[in-house]
Amino acid sequence: MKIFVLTGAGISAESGLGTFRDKDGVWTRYDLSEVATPEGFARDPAKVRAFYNARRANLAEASPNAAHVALARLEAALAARGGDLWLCTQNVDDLHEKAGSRRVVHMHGELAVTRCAHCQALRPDPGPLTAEAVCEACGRDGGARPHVVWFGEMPLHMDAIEDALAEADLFVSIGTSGSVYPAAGFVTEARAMGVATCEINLEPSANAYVFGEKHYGPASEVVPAWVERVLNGL
Ligand code: BV8
Repeated sequence: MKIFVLTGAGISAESGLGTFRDKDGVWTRYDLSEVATPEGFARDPAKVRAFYNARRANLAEASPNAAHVALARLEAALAARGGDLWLCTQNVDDLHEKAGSRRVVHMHGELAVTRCAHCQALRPDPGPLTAEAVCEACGRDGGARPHVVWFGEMPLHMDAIEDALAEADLFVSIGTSGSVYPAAGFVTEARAMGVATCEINLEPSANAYVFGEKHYGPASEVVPAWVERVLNGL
């Protein structure tokens, strides 16, 4: 059985990482265009680095919750039966990896990785981004940015994602409001290809009407129960 799972900020909410569009969400406190766009970085790199440094500090204190752990268990169980879990996340946190997931596709990049804006070199870096940091690959300073896909930038791994979506038996969306494209369009693509669809969220997302199956409630409760049902049905 091939399952494609797309996760969003809602799966990490109970781990203490903020979501974006809930009542006290990140985008209610920051202007997205100032801190999550290339133009914003060009205009005020120090403000953008401070925004991501605060989130890196928050991430360092966060632990995976039962939903992340359940998906790691599902990945192992499917692999043991010749099946496959394709885990694609919009999240830039590393909680899926910390929970034991072996293959995680970060379509919006990774917070704890620094990219050089001059030469694109990447390096794991949980520490603060600074203007003074010198890139080990090209020797220039002033280019340190988070390896995060900003609005207006192309998400990562899109070809592999489209291929995995086409081969899936089931598409499951967990903890996302369905407001950011192209991720929000995956469910429509899946349905058009005859793939079964399921939404797991705290409340109906913007494209809830497209999903065949729906389960609502906190991810730490609903995701383990859903994984249990899938494993019992294998
Ligand atoms: C691109 C990294 C093209 C940054 C992010 C008009 C129409 C359609 C599209 C557009 C448009 N105008 C502009 C666009 C394109 C734009 C877009 O979609 N904008 C939106 C706002 C309209 N998209 C882009 O720019 C993308 N790129 O299109 O490129 C292109 C083509 C050619 C060449 C070049 C480019 C890039 C998008 C990526 C942006 N980066 N993140 C960062 O993190 O700092 S997006 C950001 O939103 C995060 O990645 C986040 O994951 C993502 C989606 O948000 P969610 O994860 O869904 O989080 P949200 O808070 O919204 O929802 C949380 C959900 O969880 C809620 O439903 C809530 O009910 C639920 N929940 C809460 N608690 C729980 C829970 N569920 C379960 N349990 C709980 N306990």
